Amino acid sequence: MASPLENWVDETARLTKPDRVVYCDGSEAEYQRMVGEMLRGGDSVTLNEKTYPNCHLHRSSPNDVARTEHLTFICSATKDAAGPTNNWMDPEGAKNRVGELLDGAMRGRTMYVVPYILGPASSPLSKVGVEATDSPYVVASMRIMSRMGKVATERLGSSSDFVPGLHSLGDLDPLRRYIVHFPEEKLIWSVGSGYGGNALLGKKCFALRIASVMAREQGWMAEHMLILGLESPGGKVTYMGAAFPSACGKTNLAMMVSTLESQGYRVWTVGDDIAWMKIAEDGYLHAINPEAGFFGVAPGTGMKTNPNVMGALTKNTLFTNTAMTASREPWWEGIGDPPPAGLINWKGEPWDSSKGPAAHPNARYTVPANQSPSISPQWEASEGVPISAFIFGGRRARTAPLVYESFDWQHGVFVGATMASETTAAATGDVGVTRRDPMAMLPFCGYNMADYFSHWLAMGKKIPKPPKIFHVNWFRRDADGKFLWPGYGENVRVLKWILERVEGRGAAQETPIGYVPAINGLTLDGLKISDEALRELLRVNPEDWEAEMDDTKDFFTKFGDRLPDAIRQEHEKLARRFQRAVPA
Ligand code: GTP
Ligand code: SPV
Ligand code: MN
Repeated sequence: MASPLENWVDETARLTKPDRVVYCDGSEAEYQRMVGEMLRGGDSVTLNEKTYPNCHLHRSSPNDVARTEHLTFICSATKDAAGPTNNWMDPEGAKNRVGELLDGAMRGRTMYVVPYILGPASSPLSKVGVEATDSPYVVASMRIMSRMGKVATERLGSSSDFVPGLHSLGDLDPLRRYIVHFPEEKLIWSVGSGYGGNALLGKKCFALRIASVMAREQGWMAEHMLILGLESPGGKVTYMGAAFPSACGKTNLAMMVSTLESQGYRVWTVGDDIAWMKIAEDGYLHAINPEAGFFGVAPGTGMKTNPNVMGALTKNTLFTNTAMTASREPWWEGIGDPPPAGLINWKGEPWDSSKGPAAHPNARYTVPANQSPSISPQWEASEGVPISAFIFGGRRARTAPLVYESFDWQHGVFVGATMASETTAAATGDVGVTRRDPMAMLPFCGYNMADYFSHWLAMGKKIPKPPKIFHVNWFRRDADGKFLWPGYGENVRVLKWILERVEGRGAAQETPIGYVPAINGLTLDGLKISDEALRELLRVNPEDWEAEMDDTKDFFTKFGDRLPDAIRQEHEKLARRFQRAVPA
């Protein structure tokens, strides 16, 4: 008798009509076959085999270089279930419209069946997905990003407990591109894109949009969070999860080289993008990283900003839309060297400065997690790691101070719910526009965001030892538009203060928005920063916050009666605290 997997594959093949179907085993030989297909396809090249062994550069179609949020849909039974912040299509309509595009889409192509595990192979928190795709680049990427092939097939057996995802490149025309999710059915369909979160269906589509729905049903959390361990003198490691929107510094924080290493503070990486968390017997929320690799932003990454990442990228790495030097090494803006002569840009053309950036601003590397020198010995712990702090953050040129601590869980949920950030190149559309992005989940929550706030509030009541909740902003600017804070490895100074607050120490001053470090609260030795800059970094300006409160009010209005009372109450409390704080 055919297994549920075989049945789904048959049904999928009847729709997409590939010439052949190949079940992937996840072996190295298979990876090399995929690379061979990519090279034959003409969009990929092999990089310098001496300095970058087993590394390749893939160039995606120029109209397909980032997630496309306007083409991403939550197809729940009702529009209300998707909520006002998601695009919605009714499930039947979506099946018809996208089904038409998938019908025969794989003619002349191979359909690869990619079984994968999200999470450590041995963990009870892990889940199985299966992606059917006609893109060898997607197969190769999935092998780096997940536990793929035989290990997943074995875990699945004849069970029907997997999330199916159907992906076809289609004709790569954005007019015929859809990424659709069926949360009731736990099914994903994607057509017309071969890029990142649009096409690697284990990442945003399953591990966040579908998993957030499962998490609410089953009483756990699926979040757009990095997971790191901060080691303090004596060797104790305290784990933290941090949610920043796309291209706002998660990978860099998770993989930082601490500038306080000589004082005994070191950062260990558990995950760089997504956390699945469940209450454990010790009373803590425990987190696993569902992924096995990093799909990280290349521009801005260099030996100065992040030597750990640079160290990880020298072998077995798939680069996407970076530039390439004459000696076939990857190159991007911010790598540390000026653009060398003979540079080839991300489109594969000879580059000169009139052509804009040589690497696409959303150029990425795909690298196995265990290649990072900072990888935590606990990163595959099947029970996950206990989380002591949550950190929300975004890109805010003004308003948000460098760091502040919420008063309690409910206030912390409000802080997360009122997050905002300037948009980045990780998604198509304008860059630098401030938008509300609750918990960095705006593009990734698979259901009504108001219900998601309720889920957070409910979880807080259930976790015996809840994480303390903080907010950070590495991106505050001075009057000349320069960043006030050096960022990257210096961010450990903020992590150290967070750790001290978790441990009931750390000098703080109370403001209407929460506790900020006292002026001598941060460890600043060895850092050149003026008193003026520090004051500006920690300043809570009532005028900015009045505007902020108006904007969040408008945002919350969208949710109508569905918005939890607790959020409304926190909003009122904040307003009251400001009236007291505003000088007469
Ligand atoms: P996604 O993979 O899209 O989810 O992004 P991410 O949140 O992991 O962001 P990442 O760490 O890749 O950083 C995105 C961009 O921000 C890169 O260009 C970084 O160089 C830059 N960046 C990261 N951390 C800092 C920081 O502390 N300060 C400044 N100024 N820039 C930073
Ligand atoms: C993000 O945009 O948050 C990413 C990259 O991590 S992608 O996989 O394209 O979603
Ligand atoms: Mn991300």
